[in-house]
Amino acid sequence: MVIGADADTIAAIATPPGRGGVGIVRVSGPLARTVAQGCLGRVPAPRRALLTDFQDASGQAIDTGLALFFAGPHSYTGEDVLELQGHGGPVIMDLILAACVDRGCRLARPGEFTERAFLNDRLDLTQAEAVADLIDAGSAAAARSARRSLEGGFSRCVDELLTALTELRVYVEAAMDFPDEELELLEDTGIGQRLDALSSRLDTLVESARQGNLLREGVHLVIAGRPNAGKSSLLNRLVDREAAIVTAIPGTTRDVLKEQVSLDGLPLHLVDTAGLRESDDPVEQEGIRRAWAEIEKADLVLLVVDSTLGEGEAEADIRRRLPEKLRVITVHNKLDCLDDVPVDCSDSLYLSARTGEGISTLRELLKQHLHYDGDPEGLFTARRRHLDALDRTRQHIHEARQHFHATQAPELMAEELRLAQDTLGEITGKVTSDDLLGQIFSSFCIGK
Ligand SMILES: Nc1nc2c(ncn2[C@@H]2O[C@H](COP(=O)(O)OP(=O)(O)OP(=O)(O)O)[C@@H](O)[C@H]2O)c(=O)[nH]1
Ligand SMILES: [Mg+2]
Repeated sequence: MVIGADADTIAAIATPPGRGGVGIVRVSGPLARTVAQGCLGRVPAPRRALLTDFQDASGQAIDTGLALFFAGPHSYTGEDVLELQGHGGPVIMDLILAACVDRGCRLARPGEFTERAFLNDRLDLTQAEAVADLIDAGSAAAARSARRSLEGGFSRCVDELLTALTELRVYVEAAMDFPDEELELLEDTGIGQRLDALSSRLDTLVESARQGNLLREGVHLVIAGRPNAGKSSLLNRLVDREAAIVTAIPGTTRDVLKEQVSLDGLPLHLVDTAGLRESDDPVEQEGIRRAWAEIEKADLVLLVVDSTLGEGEAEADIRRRLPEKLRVITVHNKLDCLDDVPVDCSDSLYLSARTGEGISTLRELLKQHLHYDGDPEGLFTARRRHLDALDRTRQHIHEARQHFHATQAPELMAEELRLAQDTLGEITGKVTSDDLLGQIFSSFCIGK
């Protein structure tokens, strides 16, 4: 679908609200030239910066800045685009935006520039999503992986699989024209092996998308345990600064404290919580309630135990209340107070938040539990929506294999292959619903 000459012209402040050296107002649509003529007195030569006054509707100068004009289709959105770079103050920006609106633009919705780029085939859906992911990236590795998707890395893998699927369907549907010998024909073309190969390529893509999704979303890691076990000390050690108050008084932490660190590029959202125990103090009770609320949302919990006291009834109580499928690593803290060095295992380890001994082992254990191989190179950003579509595609391919090997029903196999193709097509936007587009672009920032 191409947005025509009768489309609205949209305008928005593309830089964040507040004060800054430079602020940018962006305009896209058929009136971009008219806006340029009105605001600047002329249309700048395409792709050449022009230093000029910006004028409001009454002809009064509002600011002096740089104007850039991109003639469609050679622009971000595929339409005529005008960018006005003024001084980055909120009042100036509002005045420049108003000058554009007065000349016929309407205010852009969040993500509308990128939505137009998608509708004008400048980007596919995965690339459009990567734009938002690049802006929201929580680590350098996440940013690099978003860039890889934006350059089309993810889309290329998906498109290659789509081509392979199309080829398979051609064979199967051609064979169905010869009902008496269709199975032999399919055997002869090695369809079984082709299906197997497709399925293993899909597995590889799923694994890489899962890693990319981890990089994008990060992991919610809640530090929990009884009072005084050393939870806040562990948080401080992991973030390498005194973020949380540590004292020898049990019940020091009352509130939830959140910090973010990177584990070899993987964003860890760390949450320090109040020590879990029975308490009559209403402030502490509220802290404990909040601690449990965080535990409910966690991807993984570090259950901190004071190893000088050992695991006891307090920890047993906590374990009983933990959500059933929640992954837990038991951290026996205060290793520096023990005479012997006990042996770690796959889901528990000994360390000292005070001296730092054992922290690198904890980092390695975390990577193992999160199935993160710690090498973000070559990954591309992926969203849950993509993982879900890949999973459903995998399911359809699995069914197709069943129909070939077990049920020997080529027509059902063809149908599953068609469904697999449609499902995979959802990722890059070859098959999309308006609802899905609305959902994706509404989460963008305004001006992008
Ligand atoms: N020897 C030793 N002491 C530690 C270690 N970690 C923490 N502590 C001490 O244990 C006490 C409690 O530490 P915190 O980090 O405040 O413990 P917490 O689990 O956050 O406690 P609450 O906030 O009260 O739930 C402090 O006196 C710390 O100095 C450790 O590895 N070794
Ligand atoms: Mg604490």
